[in-house]
Amino acid sequence: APLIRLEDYRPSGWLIDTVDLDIVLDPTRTKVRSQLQLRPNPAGHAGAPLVLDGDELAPDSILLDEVPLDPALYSLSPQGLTIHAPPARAFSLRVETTLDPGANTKLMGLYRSSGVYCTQCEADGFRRITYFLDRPDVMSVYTVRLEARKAEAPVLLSNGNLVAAAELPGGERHFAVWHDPHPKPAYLFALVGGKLDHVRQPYVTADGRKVELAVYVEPGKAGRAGWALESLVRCMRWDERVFGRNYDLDVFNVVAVSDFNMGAMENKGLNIFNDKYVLADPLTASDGDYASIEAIIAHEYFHNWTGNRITCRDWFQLCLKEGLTVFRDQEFSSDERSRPVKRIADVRTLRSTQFSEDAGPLAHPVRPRAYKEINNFYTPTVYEKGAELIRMLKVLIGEDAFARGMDLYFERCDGTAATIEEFLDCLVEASGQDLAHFAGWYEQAGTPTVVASGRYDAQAKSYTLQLAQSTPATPGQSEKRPVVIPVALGLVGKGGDLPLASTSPALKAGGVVVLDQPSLSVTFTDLPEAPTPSLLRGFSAPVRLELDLGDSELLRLFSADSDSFNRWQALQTVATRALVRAGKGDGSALDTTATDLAKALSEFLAGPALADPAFAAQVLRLPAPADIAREIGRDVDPDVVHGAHRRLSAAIGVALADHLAGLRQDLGERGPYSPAAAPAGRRALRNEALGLIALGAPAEGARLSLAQFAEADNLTDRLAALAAMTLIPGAEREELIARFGELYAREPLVLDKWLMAQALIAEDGTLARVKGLMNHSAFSLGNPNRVRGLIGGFAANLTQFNRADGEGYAFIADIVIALDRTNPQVASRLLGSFKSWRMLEAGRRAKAEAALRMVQTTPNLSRDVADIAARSLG
Ligand code: HT7
Ligand code: ZN
Repeated sequence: APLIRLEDYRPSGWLIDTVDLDIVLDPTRTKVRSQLQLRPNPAGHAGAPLVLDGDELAPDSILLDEVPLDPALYSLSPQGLTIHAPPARAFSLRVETTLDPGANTKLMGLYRSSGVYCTQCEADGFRRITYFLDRPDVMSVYTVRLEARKAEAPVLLSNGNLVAAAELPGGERHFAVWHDPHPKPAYLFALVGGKLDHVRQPYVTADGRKVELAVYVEPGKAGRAGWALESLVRCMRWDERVFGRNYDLDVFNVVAVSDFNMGAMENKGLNIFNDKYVLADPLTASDGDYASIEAIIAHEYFHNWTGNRITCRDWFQLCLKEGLTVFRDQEFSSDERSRPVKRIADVRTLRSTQFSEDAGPLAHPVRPRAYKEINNFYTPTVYEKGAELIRMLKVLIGEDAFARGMDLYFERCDGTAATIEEFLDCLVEASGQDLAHFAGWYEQAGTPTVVASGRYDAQAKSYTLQLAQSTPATPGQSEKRPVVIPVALGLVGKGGDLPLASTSPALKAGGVVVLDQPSLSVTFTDLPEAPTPSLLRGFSAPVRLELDLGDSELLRLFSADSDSFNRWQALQTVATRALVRAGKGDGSALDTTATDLAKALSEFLAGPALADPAFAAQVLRLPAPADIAREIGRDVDPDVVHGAHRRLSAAIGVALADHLAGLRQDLGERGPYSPAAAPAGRRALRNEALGLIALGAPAEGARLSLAQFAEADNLTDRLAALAAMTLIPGAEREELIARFGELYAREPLVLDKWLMAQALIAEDGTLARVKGLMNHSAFSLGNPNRVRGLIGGFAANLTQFNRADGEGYAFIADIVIALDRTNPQVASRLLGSFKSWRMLEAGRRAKAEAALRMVQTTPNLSRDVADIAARSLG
């Protein structure tokens, strides 16, 4: 496959002003009649041939200006349709194609999901529907006529506003015409047709537009659509209030489908969702699901401005919409819930997904410079690190300038396909600051490490902080330059934060030191006592921090820091250090650390911890074994890491037994289930305690888990009981697993969690169990959610995927190869599970490499899988 390079970007030679689609839906023979109004692009190259993208298409007819096109004047290839000498003026092109949506297992383009017709066009799926200039900088106004049998598809939806709908003569068929006045790229096109129920609500925007909001779901499931609709209303108001953004059509539709490659898609006015991120009721969705639904509904809605009104010039600019929109959804969730708890959760995700990507063979810059398959770049780096860059920009230029810069961006770039440079220019103009150096974050892959050390001079009453940065080499980038790192900090004394006084130009307003060189030192004066530095408050930059603080100073920060994030971080650092040592084979400090942590935690739990249970739950949760493995970074033996983690958790469970039991009593829920943040926080803490009890005192853990399962009135508590029982081998566990499976036999989304809970069991028997579960009637390789639940769960199982005998790797490799024939996107994501293979000890490394080579040498691989295999081995 050719390498596509940012530097090769050229404007399109042709533009398409309007697109008229007439689509007659049929399960195996859907007719697509497209009429395009084309004209030469004044900014493009004149006289160019017209090369229209097409994928697995064949034209039934082609008319240019209503005249059939002579076959000598065009050619067809697997990549599309070329018209060799098109007229050098505006003209129309009509093309008819026939599609088989039922046979479309790639879930890109037009397909059927449980009998519902739907589309997925990002990044390059529109070319699977009709021939087109399938690139985001070609923006057109769409009018779409949909026709279907009424019995098969009573609901017909597309982008924009409904302009006509009627029954056809005979009464068996009907049609609907949708018009979207906002020019958009083809990747935002969507249609839906099927039997669907819905819930709806009128909404009036702040600027007075009446909008009909609706959420469509499978028949019989409308009772589970209310939370999504309610979340939509809240995020629309939030975007009006916080970013001044109003909605711009008469309808906004959300549709849930059960076969979907990713989470959701922001098609203009017609968001299509994986049903997992729409459907919720207390017995089939967990607190985490409610929070994810709220966040993803918001994310897709926010794309209406950051993505749709302002789209990307080319796919290299993907972070322009994704990083910014993740930042916006994170801010929304922070405002709706607890800001520190949301930040902690986001940083956990960033470290586990993005830091690990950045540390392995798939590392790439937030704005990649080249790709073979763009679908492989919808990554934690583009999304989560991309959001961190926006967050840093806000810290660096300040809240007011950031707000002005965003306003300028919305005004100046509205209706365009923009670049990162254009976005940064708006922030530069609004702030008067030079962001040229900051732009390096978009170009340079890898997670910088900041090493911090401090010295107090009692005589001078001053404290000097030394900061140094370095970034490890990543594929294709051996030399690294310093980046601009905002280090938000405080100096903590006996009575709390000490005033920050310094003449250093590196210290900016709000207590931020900007580290933009390889190293610098800042001296703070007028300090009557030796301070403990609290660095990177709120995780002000996506870096690794190495501190010269001892455990006792960290424990002091845990109890005294005014920054909640750093309180949490302090305990994580104490635990991480001990686990890293133990994971390298030196477990001698583990018992002392367990004692220290247990003491700190018991004081914390005896204090005001219950005032913020969600925060307390985060505090109780140790870093995951995979985080420890990543910190160790080389020659990792996952069994040793996992063993150390179990030992530390169990010791804390034993030491805190009374506290944990008391906590569970105090937090017993009264009243009916509510997904609101406060009761969800109480459940989180109660269930975190259950996990520690299960490890510290398995018999007691089993008793409590079984009782909780029996009494629970919600999925969160049932799942927590199941998860705790998976830590305790034996007949009771197997009985509970069976009971859970029967209880939810008709709930595929809950069974996904049940499959995953089993796939995550850190025991030798798990591979056989997972292979057995592939024969379960609920499992299907054709459904991405089932695959992510069972197979994705297993691939995330640190000890079992990384079995010393290599059988875990061979199993996943075989599934990748099988899945690649039907759904390359899901297959290549699964292959990404190998992203950390190079950090393993030599025996496992060799076996992982062999499995990757087996994939790589398989004939007829998709571009998606071939690309990941090659980069993983490169
Ligand atoms: N912009 C969307 C990303 C996307 C996608 C979604 C569903 C299936 C395939 C897809 N390829 C790319 C989702 C988002 O970031 O909001
Ligand atoms: Zn997005």
